[in-house]
Amino acid sequence: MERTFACDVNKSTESNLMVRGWIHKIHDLGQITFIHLRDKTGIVQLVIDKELRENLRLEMSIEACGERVINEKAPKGVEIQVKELKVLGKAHYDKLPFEINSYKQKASLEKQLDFRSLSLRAPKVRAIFKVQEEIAEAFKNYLKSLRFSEIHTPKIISSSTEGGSEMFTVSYFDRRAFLSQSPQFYKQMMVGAGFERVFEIGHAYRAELHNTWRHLNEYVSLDVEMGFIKDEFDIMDVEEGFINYLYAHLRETCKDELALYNITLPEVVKIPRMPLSEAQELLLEKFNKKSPVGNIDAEGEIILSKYVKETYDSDFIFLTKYPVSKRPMYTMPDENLPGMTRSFDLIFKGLEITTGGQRIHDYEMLKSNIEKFGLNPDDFSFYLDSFRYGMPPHGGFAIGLERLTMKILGLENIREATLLPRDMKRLEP
Ligand code: AMO
Repeated sequence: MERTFACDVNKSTESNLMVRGWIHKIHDLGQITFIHLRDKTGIVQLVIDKELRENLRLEMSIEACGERVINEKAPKGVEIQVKELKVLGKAHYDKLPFEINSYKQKASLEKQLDFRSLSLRAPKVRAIFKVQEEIAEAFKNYLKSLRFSEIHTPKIISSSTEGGSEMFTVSYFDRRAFLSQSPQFYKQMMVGAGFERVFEIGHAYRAELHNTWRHLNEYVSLDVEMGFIKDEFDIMDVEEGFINYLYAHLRETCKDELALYNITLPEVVKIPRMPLSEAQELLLEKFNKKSPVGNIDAEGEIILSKYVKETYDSDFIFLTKYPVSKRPMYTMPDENLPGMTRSFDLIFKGLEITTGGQRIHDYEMLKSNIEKFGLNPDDFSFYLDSFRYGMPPHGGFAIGLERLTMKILGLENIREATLLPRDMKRLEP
């Protein structure tokens, strides 16, 4: 007999079915027992006799065959009256580390992460990763519809892309190498290599000493780079288009998951755009909140987002025109605003989820900018050389996948939106 998944049991026209999964709940009622069997698609109710009940424990994996019977009280209105039952994966525990069949998880996040193969089984946790999978799918589909090509670039690299000292070093035969902070150089190079429009979904590594609710030392970066642009506003249009596409996609593919988290996504997202200096003034004048030079801090992002929600009814805001001193050496200066760049951040519900902008595309200008930043052009020759052969005006952005997932679902800690987080304290599981 072929296996039927839980989500198909109520649609099936067969009178006898075979299902497989994990024992989610056991409810003993004297002669008979109700079992909620969980598979990757949902939960189905099994009814079993006393003799089959013996030896069954929570979270064992089993196979059950039996008759499909209508029962209004069962999940989705159908149950299986089991005739044969096989244990496929035995239980090797005295006591489960925590319950995974209750609506609200009582174990601490750290404990859930310690036992990740168990905590991920809880339907509400699994929902996070269904949403995350669909974010990546929407990213791919949206960009492909705009003629972007998917690329895969190396993560073992020879030099920093984002500046700063937040690099993990790797011993690479007789040399020292680094783990990539961003595919920045390679995505730009591929624009010039004739791909014109590229995207990548890949890991990025940051050795930053921040153990916070919004920092990981390894995260998934959704990267975009686009050639032949007019200015940075073309890039913001692409990102705004993605958010609208994404929301429509999630409404269609993640109805149950969004409902579990009580999330209603707006039909249309129109993102206000505000120069950074204006945001800083606003924070100071309206909220008496001082900002660091050339940026706003985490508290500022939260206050600003509340203001934007109340004033423009938007969960997002683009901050534009960051100063040269606060952006990496590849960022295009704004010829109309001395000291400023054609770059932006996207803030979503109080958290920066994106940095992007137009890049310098002229060889001489890039070379002299590298020098202005106190760096040696020879260290970047593989990157710089690719600008000798008619590099078009271009720009792009990157979104942190875990940050986006976290904010869409209203989670409090980025680790909840990370399958197997890496942070300053955690290298396992
Ligand atoms: P940036 O360094 O701002 O820009 O990173 C882009 C986005 O990546 C996510 N992110 C992180 N997420 C979790 N933990 C971290 N430690 C972390 N660091 C960054 C954030 C952030 O907004 N090359 C540029 C992008 C570009 O201009 O195309 C860059 O990497 O969501």
